[in-house]
Amino acid sequence: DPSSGAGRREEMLTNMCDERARMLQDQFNVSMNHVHALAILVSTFHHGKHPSAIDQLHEYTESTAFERPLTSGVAYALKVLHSDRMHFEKQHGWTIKKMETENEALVQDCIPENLDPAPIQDEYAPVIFAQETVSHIVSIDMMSGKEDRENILRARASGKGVLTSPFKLLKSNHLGVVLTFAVYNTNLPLDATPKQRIEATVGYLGASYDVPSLVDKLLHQLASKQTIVVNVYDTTDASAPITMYGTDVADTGLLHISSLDFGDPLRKHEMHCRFKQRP
Ligand code: WA2
Repeated sequence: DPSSGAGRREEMLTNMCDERARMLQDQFNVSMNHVHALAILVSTFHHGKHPSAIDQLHEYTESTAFERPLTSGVAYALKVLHSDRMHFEKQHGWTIKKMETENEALVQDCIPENLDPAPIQDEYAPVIFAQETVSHIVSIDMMSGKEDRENILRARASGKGVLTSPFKLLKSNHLGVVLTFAVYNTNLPLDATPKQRIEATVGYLGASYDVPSLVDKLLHQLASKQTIVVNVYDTTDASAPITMYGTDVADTGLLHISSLDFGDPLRKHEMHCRFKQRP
């Protein structure tokens, strides 16, 4: 009965949860559209034709960072075939680094001297440009990290923005996700085949999201932080949800689940809200 005390309480929880879920989804969608626009920009001023485009990208991404409120930073990785590796490394004055080493701690610190050169592969995705906030990933082969690699393969074959599952980002103690768009050397028709897309790929524009600190920032903008507890989950595998935000909370009875759409149909997300106290 919505007019009873319990009914009003339930309605209040529903409204607060849906409002927060919608805000998070909208802000995510805005920054995703903006990263997509950056990928189109890089395709348009393709560095093959305009070598200065990458320098200008640096300036442009820094001055438009406010347009991507939930991102930690954006970066651009190039598609480099093994046959071009030596030329690429000579040209840039550094070797392509591997993301994983024997020593996890050193990888997390992400000091380039501690990283091993990438072992021989058919192809690589070294980061050639990154915003200041994620500059530690420059020179690292993004195809040498499981989540980043899966994203790159899926992004370039589909032409869509794709998201990783939550994983521990480099140099961060939090779980985050990476969004990737492929950059193509030509204007592909909407019905281009995966094979055509892979062949036309020149690079990968990605944005990383440090989910806990970004959701915190968002929730702080709203009152009633003292009233409800919010959790965000990746529920892609319904039998094994991954916590992206929040800690396990005591069962205070009422629970409301709001759906979240982050724009990648392969990933499912939910926001769970509870009152902090029983009535
Ligand atoms: N960006 C920031 N921190 C990370 C990370 C990443 N990937 N991977 C692990 N920690 C350049 O999809 C291409 C960004 C990957 C893009």
